[in-house]
Amino acid sequence: LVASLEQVEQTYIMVKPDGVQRGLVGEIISRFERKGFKLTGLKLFQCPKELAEEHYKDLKTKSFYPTLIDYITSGPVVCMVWEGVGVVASARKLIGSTNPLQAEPGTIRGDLAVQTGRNVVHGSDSPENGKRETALWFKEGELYEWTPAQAPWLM
Ligand code: RTP
Repeated sequence: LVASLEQVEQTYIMVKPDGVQRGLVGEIISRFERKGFKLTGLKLFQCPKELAEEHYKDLKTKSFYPTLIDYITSGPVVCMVWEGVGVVASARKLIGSTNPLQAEPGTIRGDLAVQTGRNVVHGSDSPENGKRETALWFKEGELYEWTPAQAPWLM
């Protein structure tokens, strides 16, 4: 069964500075790869303050906002775009609850994190935000379309 193009979503996934510093980049990428999603963008990147503020603009009024901006800009992040049917919601499931203590074992945060303020990874929360965040973090020439050698039934 081949998915129609309209069903294919994209999501913006980011290994946060703590994930990079703890050597969890490969582990996190593996989980999305093994699930069967397609990587269409990938880079190591030092996020400027302005971009962090734009990315998290909906949280501007929250008390933890300044700490969050400091955290995200505290070291390089790994920016990724993953594509596939249902990838937005599926990635959120793979990632687990925002508070790692509430995240189920088997999820990235459930297995690898303890604190909300150091929860190792970000994932877009809707297909619209998947598009918005992809456009925010990647330039057009940095994204690639390619055909997987195996499992074409997943695409
Ligand atoms: P993300 O955007 O990183 O995937 O996280 P999320 O949707 O699960 O959570 P959201 O409510 O959008 O919060 C974004 C990030 O802000 C930090 N946070 N800190 N100290 C706190 O109470 C608190 N609450 C949220 C987390 O790093 C969270 O992922």
